[in-house]
Amino acid sequence: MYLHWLKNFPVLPSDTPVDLSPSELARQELEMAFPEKDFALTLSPALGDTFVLDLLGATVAITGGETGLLYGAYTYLCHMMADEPLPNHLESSPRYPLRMIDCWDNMDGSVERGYAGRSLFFEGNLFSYDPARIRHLGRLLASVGLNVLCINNVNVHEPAQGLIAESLPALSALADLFRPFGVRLMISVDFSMPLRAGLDSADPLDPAVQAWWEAAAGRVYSEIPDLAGFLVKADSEGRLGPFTYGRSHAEGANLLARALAPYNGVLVWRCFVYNCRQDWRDSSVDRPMAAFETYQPLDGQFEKNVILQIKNGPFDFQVREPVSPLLLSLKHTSLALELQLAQEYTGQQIDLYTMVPMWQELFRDLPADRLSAIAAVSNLGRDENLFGHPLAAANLFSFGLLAWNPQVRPEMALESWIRLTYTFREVDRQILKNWMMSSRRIYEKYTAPLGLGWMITPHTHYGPNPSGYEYDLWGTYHRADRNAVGIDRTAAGTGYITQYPQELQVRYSDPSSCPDLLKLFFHRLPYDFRMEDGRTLIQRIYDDHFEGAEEAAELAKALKALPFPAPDDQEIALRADRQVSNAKEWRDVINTFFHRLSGIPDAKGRTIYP
Ligand code: GCV
Repeated sequence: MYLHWLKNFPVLPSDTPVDLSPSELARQELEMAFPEKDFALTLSPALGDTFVLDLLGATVAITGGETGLLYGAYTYLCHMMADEPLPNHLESSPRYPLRMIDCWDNMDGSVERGYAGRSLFFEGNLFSYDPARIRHLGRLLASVGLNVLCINNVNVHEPAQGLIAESLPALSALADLFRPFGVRLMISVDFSMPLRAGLDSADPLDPAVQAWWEAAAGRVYSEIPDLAGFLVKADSEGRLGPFTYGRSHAEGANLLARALAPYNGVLVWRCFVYNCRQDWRDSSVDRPMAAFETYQPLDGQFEKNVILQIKNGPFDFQVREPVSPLLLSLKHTSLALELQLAQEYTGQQIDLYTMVPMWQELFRDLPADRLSAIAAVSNLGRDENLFGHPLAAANLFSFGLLAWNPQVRPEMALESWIRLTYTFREVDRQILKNWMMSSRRIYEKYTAPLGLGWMITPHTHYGPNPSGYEYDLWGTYHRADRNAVGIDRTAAGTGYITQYPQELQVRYSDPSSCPDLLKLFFHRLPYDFRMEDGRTLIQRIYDDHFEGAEEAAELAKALKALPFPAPDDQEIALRADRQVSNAKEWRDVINTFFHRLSGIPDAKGRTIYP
């Protein structure tokens, strides 16, 4: 089995009992790894996830709650295996109580936006998994402090509706496997479930519907008493929701939240709500404004156990977006940040794209205490190495560290991941770390420019197609013509910018002071607009694309020269070559597109195809 950052850990015994508690597992892990050492573990249930670790001569003392002891044990073990020093006294608590991975797995075995093979949990509309791999996944998640796993797609396709009905015993058996690792399951549910069950409505204010959800929650919790809760995508991309019945999203979310409350379950309600049947001719509607318009007026109307889950940006996981204004504006509602580890728009686990530097930027604008929880869409699958690209594992690893401590330094997270995963000399470790740190910027340079986004091939979302979504229904337009590109989102334009607090409005309003990398997100600019360093916009677009493709080629060369063990060496080389061709394609398509429109030549006379 491919062990990733746990490669130096002792093999987990296959007879690890399912009723082992996290604190018992903590002891087992420590004693297996260092049988000669003395471990003093003190269980103090009230501490929950928190732990205190003391190195007292030959004794390692850990005090913590059930899961706290486990996290303390993994912290100790990871430091030892990575050969990284630990302070003699460390107290640690996670920033967020819920640190979630959302899988978009379907019961037919496919994974929506999955780039690491088929589902780890399902095949042929049934549960289908290797218990040893599931335990290994539980161990990987726990080792970086992740504690909730939603196993099915938010687009709940039949027969996944049955996860809270006829498939409950199978779901419960899977929950058992994760329990020793302190990982609680969550499930995506379909708002229209009562209709499936034979009711004639799913209206949240209908008492029969309310009774139905109460009974459903009762059934679920009698099988899985520690289920974390339900996750819901409603009134979004064709899913039914409260709007069908003229109800608000607070009424919709509260319906399910009330059903879950007696069991301490949470209701995670996604705010990815927008008009996906927009007319491209209509420039009065601006998609990034939609979530704020829907949810801001509802602030304070949600039950206590509702968490609104909001994507990091106002669009949809593009290479660069400003922080979602909704995350900054709701003051009386619990919020979860949603990130995406699956590289849907960012290279699909073929192109190297390391995310932790991007998350660090996000937390510069998003006070960590605005959030109650943090979630990331999974990049896992049934491939032998779980992630498709072996280096994509670093994204899950560093997400765990970030969810524990949003102030984590990207270099430190990557340094630890590399130390745990590869036995490299210092010089190779630094080379790899530096390329991983640069990988997002490289990808950004050769794809859609300067915050514009969306120039990808429709539906597959890999490779360039500048007008692929231009005359479509999805509200993602660049409106490039021969003079200018972008949408004016200032107060004089669509007004999107007014959804931000004053400080960000000021930062982004003026095209000359708006950071270059976000200029085309906020502004419509002529091609001869002067950028920060005096270059014209069009020259900046050409330069970035030539540089990005060159850097992708250098990156590929560097990766191939590093001493990765088999089979990673092959996997990485193969993907690096594909990235080089992808980058060339993007460079030529995007440069040609803008050159044809603007008629402006490249000042450096490089090849742009006619
Ligand atoms: C799960 C984007 C993706 C969809 C995804 C959706 C969502 O639109 O392309 O595949 O559906 O986001 O986050 O709900």
